[in-house]
Amino acid sequence: MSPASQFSDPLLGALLHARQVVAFTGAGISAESGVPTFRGPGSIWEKFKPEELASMDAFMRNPALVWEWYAHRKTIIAAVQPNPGHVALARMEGLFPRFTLVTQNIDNLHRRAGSVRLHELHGNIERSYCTRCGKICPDVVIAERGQVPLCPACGGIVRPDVVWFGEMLPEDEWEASVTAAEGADVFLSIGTSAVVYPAASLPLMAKQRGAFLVEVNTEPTPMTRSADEFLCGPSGTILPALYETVTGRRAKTND
Ligand code: BJW
Repeated sequence: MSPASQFSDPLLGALLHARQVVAFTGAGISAESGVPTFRGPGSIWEKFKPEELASMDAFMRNPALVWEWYAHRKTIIAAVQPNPGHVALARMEGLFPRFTLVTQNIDNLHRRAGSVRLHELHGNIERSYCTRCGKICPDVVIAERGQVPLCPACGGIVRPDVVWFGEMLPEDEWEASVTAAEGADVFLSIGTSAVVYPAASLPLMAKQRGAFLVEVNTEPTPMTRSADEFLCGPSGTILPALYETVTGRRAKTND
């Protein structure tokens, strides 16, 4: 099958006429870079229960264990590269009058791929802050197992700048994402299981306001039945093909 033939006319029509496009990503987009997803086979949660690690209660109970988990993930993320899916999304910024990328990922791979109009809903693993005085501690290194980083200013316990269960999302990032979703002509939901709220409500907000809703995933999710188009397969293959197809159609129209 040629790349163009896997995309329906309604999808290509919607993209060719779209003024505002939103892409919303989850852990699946980074899977092909070698970053484990959260749920399903080979995931992080297979080995650890989320409530044991991704909550403030868990951190207060055992900060060394939670830091060990983040240190392990920092090592993985530092060693991997953005994949063609990340790169295709970065290129899409130049393809539409307004293109906004909203990610649940904390791995910084979108920025490394060149995305600029980016909202990070669940924080960024490269930043940390003091739980006592709030000071940002940019370059925390866990040199040995069991170590808990302390704030250089006040001696308080430092934590990763990520959003755990029961915590609010960063207000400015969330509000900008809702505004983008509500104004989207096309909304692409990519590599997310769509089970963690409030982020998972964005695709449906967009659809309710009239967006053409596209899902890219290797398997169906609770969102699939609401999607106008389900593109089943790896995002590292589908997104570059979609970018090339839209670019090619645009060039033909301008001939
Ligand atoms: C591919 C692929 C390839 C693979 N190509 N695809 C009941 C109802 C509604 C809400 C709640 C509820 N009970 C509790 C809540 C609230 C809770 C929640 O949603 N829980 C649900 C689990 C039920 N939410 C919260 O607590 C949020 N805050 C909040 O609600 O604040 C208000 C509040 C305040 C006070 C009290 C109560 C409420 C915060 C949520 C924070 C989530 N944090 C995490 C950790 C971040 C830090 C870290 O990374 O360590 O965020 S959890 C984890 O899940 C992470 C992810 O961003 C998030 C979503 O996961 P994602 O990205 O979808 O990954 P996966 O693994 O689930 O899916 C990967 C997908 O990719 C799969 O579908 C694959 O098929 C696919 N795939 N390879 C394409 N190559």
